Amino acid sequence: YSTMSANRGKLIVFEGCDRSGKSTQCAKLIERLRKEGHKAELLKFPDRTTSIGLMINNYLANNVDQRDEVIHLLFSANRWEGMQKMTNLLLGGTHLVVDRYAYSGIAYSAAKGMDLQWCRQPDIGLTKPDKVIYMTLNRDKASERADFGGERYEKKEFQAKVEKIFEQLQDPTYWQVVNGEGTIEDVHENVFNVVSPVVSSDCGPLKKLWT
Ligand code: NYM
Ligand code: MG
Repeated sequence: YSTMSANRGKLIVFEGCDRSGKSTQCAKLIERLRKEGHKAELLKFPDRTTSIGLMINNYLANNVDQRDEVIHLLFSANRWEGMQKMTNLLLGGTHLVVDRYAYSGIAYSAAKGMDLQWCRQPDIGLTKPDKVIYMTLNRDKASERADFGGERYEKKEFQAKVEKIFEQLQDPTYWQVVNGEGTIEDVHENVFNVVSPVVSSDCGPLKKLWT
């Protein structure tokens, strides 16, 4: 088991408010890791391709309503249904770059006024990231970016609440804040400087969230 974990892939998660540049930076990072000879895969939550993901998509598109508890649990279930694939890839030596994870689950639900500890429960036991890149961007700039406002939650006042919860969730032992302002290339260099030592170090066996 120890030899397996020594060569395992690393779990790198990007978090942040809507339009903070996560998806762009995830794509740049994947490209860079592959260029440097690593096996790397991009994953995204919510994964809208599953049947649970389709329910989430309909909720985000305002086609349907759900009780806050229900949509919260669907977002979590959508992560759990991806866990076997993620574990297999990591243990097979593939690095995973993940666009949003359990922290978004908590931040967006708690921003509605739901109890934070309640929100944390369903994600207990998910694989713990080796590094969380928390991308920040001035809210005025974020809301000016293309497509902002198209989905549920994409309101400036709501994003401010989400940001507050993300700040509470930050854990300096494995989180790194990256400022999303600047050119895509400049931000990418900052991201890569954080990720590079993580992919080349032995992070030990996979750990579980919040245990
Ligand atoms: N979101 C995302 C949640 O509310 N809970 C979650 O668990 C996750 C993973 O979905 N506004 C919200 C945040 C976004 C929205 O994500 C869709 P994206 O990355 O914009 O496709
Ligand atoms: Mg979005």
